[in-house]
Amino acid sequence: MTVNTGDVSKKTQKMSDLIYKYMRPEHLPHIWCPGCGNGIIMRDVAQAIENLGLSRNQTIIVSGIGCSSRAAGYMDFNTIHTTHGRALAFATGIKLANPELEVIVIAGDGDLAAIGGNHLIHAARRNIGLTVVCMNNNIYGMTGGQYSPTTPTGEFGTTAPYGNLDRSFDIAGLAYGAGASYAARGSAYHVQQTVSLIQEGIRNRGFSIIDVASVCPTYYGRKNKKGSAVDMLKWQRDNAVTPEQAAKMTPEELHGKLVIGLLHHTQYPEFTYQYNELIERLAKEREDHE
Ligand SMILES: Cc1ncc(C[n+]2csc(CCOP(=O)(O)OP(=O)(O)O)c2C)c(N)n1
Ligand code: SF4
Repeated sequence: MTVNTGDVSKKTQKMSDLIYKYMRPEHLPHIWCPGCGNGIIMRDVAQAIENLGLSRNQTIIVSGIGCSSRAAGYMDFNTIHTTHGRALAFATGIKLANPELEVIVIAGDGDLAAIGGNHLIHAARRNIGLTVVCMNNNIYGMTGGQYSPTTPTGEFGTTAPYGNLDRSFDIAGLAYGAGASYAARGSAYHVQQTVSLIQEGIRNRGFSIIDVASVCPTYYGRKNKKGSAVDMLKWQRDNAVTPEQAAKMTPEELHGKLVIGLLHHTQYPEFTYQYNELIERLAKEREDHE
């Protein structure tokens, strides 16, 4: 890997600092296509960790299988690259055994909301202290462009050659409805905002979901004539609305818009805390009984 450490702007220098500090150079170059949004979002996660001053030993990155899930291989933390759809099951076990760890799950929309959908709603329902960053590219990237639970109705995929009939999931809304205490949406274009949304998600003590609109020019973009990766990023820039703006819009006006920002934040008891309290209570009851 070559990183320009010479005459570079402060911003680029900062990025190279992040690469040296948080990436595994021996696993680079990455496999992502030119223009893929996943690299930007992986960097956002690293920046959020840097801003919070988390130690690498205290942070664990968990992923399933998919283009997005490759991030766990590139990031130099305690990492586990698990099976498709099961990242949250592994992450739940890790968090229960080690509640002091910051457990961050990186997942694709298929991984998280199709095969892993049941794990998503139950992890959210427990409000277990995990932070989930969904690299949401509206399609199955790794396996060749099959439609996913977030492919918009009427759009195309390898398995929807005449247009997808299903309505798409709002992943952040789904997790919040199931019981998550923090739900936000960012985009590959809106870097600084997405970094701070991820940061706040990590700081939240319960289950946090940050649904980040990614860019897959290779499959979603090509099959839906969205133009180049730059065109897709510009679409995010030009169609983003805040939750406050969205609240004043009709469903017709909202159609095709990207609502980004903090969507919900509520305080509920966190699962591992409650679980440990239960263990302590039972131990005390046993002691009193003996
Ligand atoms: C149990 C199982 N079923 C199916 C697959 C094949 N598979 C690998 S990745 C993937 C979907 C990838 O889409 P997504 O999760 O949205 O991630 P992306 O590649 O778009 O980042 C599928 C179906 C698998 N690896 N394991
Ligand atoms: S197929 Fe799509 S999601 Fe996968 S690396 Fe290429 S651009 Fe990214």
